[in-house]
Amino acid sequence: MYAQMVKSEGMKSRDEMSAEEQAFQDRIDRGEKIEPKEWMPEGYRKTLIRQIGQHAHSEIVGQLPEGNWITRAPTLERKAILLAKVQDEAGHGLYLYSACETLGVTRDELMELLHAGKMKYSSIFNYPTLTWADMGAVGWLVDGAAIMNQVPLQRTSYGPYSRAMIRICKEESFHQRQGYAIMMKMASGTPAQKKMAQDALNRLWYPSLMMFGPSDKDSVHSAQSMSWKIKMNSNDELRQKFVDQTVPQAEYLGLTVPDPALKWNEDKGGYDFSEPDWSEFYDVLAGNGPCNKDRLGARVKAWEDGAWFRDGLVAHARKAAARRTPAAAE
Ligand code: BYC
Repeated sequence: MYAQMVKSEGMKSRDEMSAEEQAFQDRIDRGEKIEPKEWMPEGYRKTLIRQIGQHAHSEIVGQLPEGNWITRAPTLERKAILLAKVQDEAGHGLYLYSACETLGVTRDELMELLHAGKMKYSSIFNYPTLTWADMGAVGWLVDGAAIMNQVPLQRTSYGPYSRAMIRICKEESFHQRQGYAIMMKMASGTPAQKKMAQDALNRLWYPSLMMFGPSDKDSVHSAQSMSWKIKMNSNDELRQKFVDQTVPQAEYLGLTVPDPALKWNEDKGGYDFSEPDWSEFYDVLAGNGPCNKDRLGARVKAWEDGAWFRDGLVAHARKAAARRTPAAAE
């Protein structure tokens, strides 16, 4: 049903694996969790750092498009809900940075890589949020796509990652519902509000489909990541599930998915739909999306503005250690 997956670079067949690597793969295949101090292939460790780090950065950068609307939320209630959601994202970032640190990388190193543009965050956050309806569409579509991706990751093979995902997914469900609730209000409001809701769906539909990554035939990491159960499903499988779940939700809202080729396919039991423009996707990844420079600039500024606070924490920790054991201060 899905396009053939490409073989990941450096991926070994069973015969090419050392005895240690074979035993490790057997543990994964039995569904055992791998814990931080246990032996793991270097590629497994690096892949996890890349994926968990990218995910952590996505949560933190993902606060920016929504933070943009906190001061302009239409009611006190909406403002309180949006604030809670954005704070949850900070929390998700922190669990994920902690999970990543168990793999031998420090949070400072991860930040440096993000700020230098050497580590990615989700492409979706390089698009602007132009109207209040975008807060609805982000919750509905972006958190909806995140849940589709992350629910299976609760069963991922690395213990700290899978445990972080359990809590994150509970909170993501609230995020998705609050977005859909905004869309319901807008879509059943005045003609101008409904138009705003449709416009948000038009702009965010394809960027949301891109969140699942390139199609399977171009996904360089999927085969290896799936054999290590770092990823549980292929990009195309999850994208299809997302479309199948979201189209009836759009119909319920009375909105139109901006894809003339969208059509229910009885044989496959899912929708046929148009692929996103992959050249746009790669362009955004290369740093040329509408908001890449703003997003990264805002994170670098926040990091630099917070230097006095981090310095204060380190100075306090040194003093506290010196009070406990004077030798530690030297
Ligand atoms: N954006 O071989 P592939 C959220 C990169 S949002 C940017 O398929 P992989 C939130 C990929 O990194 C969700 N880059 O890769 C929601 C690779 O480049 P590198 C964040 C992307 O890793 C609301 C290259 O393209 N969730 O949480 O097997 C508010 C080839 O791709 C994207 C996660 O990160 C993209 N969309 O699969 C706030 C979930 N897609 O690294 C926050 C965990 C692909 O070789 N991550 N690339 O330079 C994953 O599940 C996987 O990493 C992906 C990509 C499905 C994203």
